Amino acid sequence: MPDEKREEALRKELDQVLAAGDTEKGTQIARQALESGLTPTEFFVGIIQPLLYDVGKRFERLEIFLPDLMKAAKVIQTMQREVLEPAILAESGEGSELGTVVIGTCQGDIHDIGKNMVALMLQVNGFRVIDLGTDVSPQNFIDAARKEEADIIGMSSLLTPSMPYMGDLIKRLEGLGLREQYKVIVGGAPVTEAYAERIGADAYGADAVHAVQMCRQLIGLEG
Ligand code: B12
Repeated sequence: MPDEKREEALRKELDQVLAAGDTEKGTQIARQALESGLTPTEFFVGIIQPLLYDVGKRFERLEIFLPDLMKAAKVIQTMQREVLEPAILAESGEGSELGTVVIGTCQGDIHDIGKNMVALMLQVNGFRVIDLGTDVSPQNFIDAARKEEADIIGMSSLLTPSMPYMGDLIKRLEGLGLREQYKVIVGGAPVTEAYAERIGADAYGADAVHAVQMCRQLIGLEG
């Protein structure tokens, strides 16, 4: 089967697995996808990310409900833990230390599937990553950045009501006279490059691969 058709078939199959919440089948499909030649990041960014986006759209249109979102999330989290993370870690070489990134999901928001992938990709690409988890207040980001002597603060938000905490953090940094000390990168499905610019962030990352490119640029390396 040509690549495009194969990926389309994979998407369809996975979509059903997400709806059924079948974690076992999910991990099996992920393994097969990697065996067939997709890299873990191609699989994650090219297949999983858009699939979950569609699941979210169906939720918005009230075609599916919260338990369905939870089922889909469980399949993806299991796949991430059992197949993708070990595969990505196995591919990575000896870590050099390019810089420190303090990362987390904004206050009020518990979505972490995308943020975890960004954290892992940064780690295997040579960054020291301090993951603060979810529901992190702007002040907690700043306290951790100071304690860890971070170069970059990475904020993730999937919920529109949590996005303003990104701008809030930047204002706090300015108020504390610390704005020049840290680069701020933001991301998450509802966040855009224009939004990042508007709040005065230093960078925006659309996916885990782009996040690594941008963090490299932020510390003065080529993307
Ligand atoms: C799975 C999911 C859940 C799971 C989360 C499980 C988990 N542990 O993460 C569960 C079921 C718990 C959940 C709960 C809720 N959810 Co929800 N959820 C989703 C869904 C379907 C997928 C999210 C996801 O994992 N995507 C896949 C990943 C890979 O993509 P990503 O997160 O965008 O990450 C990539 C990039 O954005 C980028 N990136 C991400 N973070 C960062 C950070 C940096 C620094 C950088 C550079 C890049 C970057 O790189 C990532 C990897 O490539 C989305 C739909 C959508 N459009 O996103 C809704 C969605 C986000 N949820 C939504 C809602 C409303 C909720 C609830 C409020 C529902 C409810 N009534 O309770 C609760 C929120 C609870 C809370 N306080 O946070 C809405 C948000 C609407 C809005 N704009 O505010 C969405 C958009 C669905 C919708 N269309 O209505 N949800």
